[in-house]
Amino acid sequence: MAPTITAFERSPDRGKGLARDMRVRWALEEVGVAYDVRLLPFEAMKRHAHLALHPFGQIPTYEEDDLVLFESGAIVLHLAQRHAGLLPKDADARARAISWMFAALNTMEPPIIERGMAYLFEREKPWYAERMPMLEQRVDVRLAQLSARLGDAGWLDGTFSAGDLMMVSVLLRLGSSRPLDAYPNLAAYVARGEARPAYGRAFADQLAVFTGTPAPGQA
Ligand SMILES: N[C@@H](CCC(=O)N[C@@H](CS)C(=O)NCC(=O)O)C(=O)O
Repeated sequence: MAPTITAFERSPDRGKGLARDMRVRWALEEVGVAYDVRLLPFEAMKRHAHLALHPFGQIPTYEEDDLVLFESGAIVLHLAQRHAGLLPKDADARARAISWMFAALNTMEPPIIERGMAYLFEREKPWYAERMPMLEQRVDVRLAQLSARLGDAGWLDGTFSAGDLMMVSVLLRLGSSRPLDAYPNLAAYVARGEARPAYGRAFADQLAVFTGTPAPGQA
């Protein structure tokens, strides 16, 4: 049976690909595994049936036969380990690609999310004007370091891997506020990720939930 993932029935971003089911969809497309999607209203995410799958009442989840996973990183890693295409065969290169996955989720994503959350929820607060430059600065430090490491390379460590998939997914959460403009190599890196056919298919599928337009190739 095809695996099933969960996604928002109504995503706050209205299908701009920022919800975390997108990275799982992208991984599934990269490894060529067909999948089903169960769309959840927000209230259902907090009810018992979904909490049994995801202790924190969030999306995405992943169900494959008797296996249930939560956390987008764990799901992408599972797919990358079970299928060819997202991790190098060489053991050391594989370990490095996994390091980049953790770097994306553990080092890059937290300041990016904190900045995004402040923008969304604290704009009217008296502390916002003072706090925001500090949050911007924390993001910028990480972008500068990542940019220096990437240099002129196409991907973070040789060929495209789950580490790049996760890093591009996280950088995309910077949205249209474009702190990436200061780092043309990172902007080009993100664009390279978005240009991958698997990314395009995943993006079209998640967008179709909101536009009602079937993704190309689907009835
Ligand atoms: N660390 C988790 C984060 C999951 C997460 O924050 N999901 C969001 C959607 S992108 C969500 O379900 N938000 C609703 C909520 O937390 O109530 C992962 O990577 O899967």
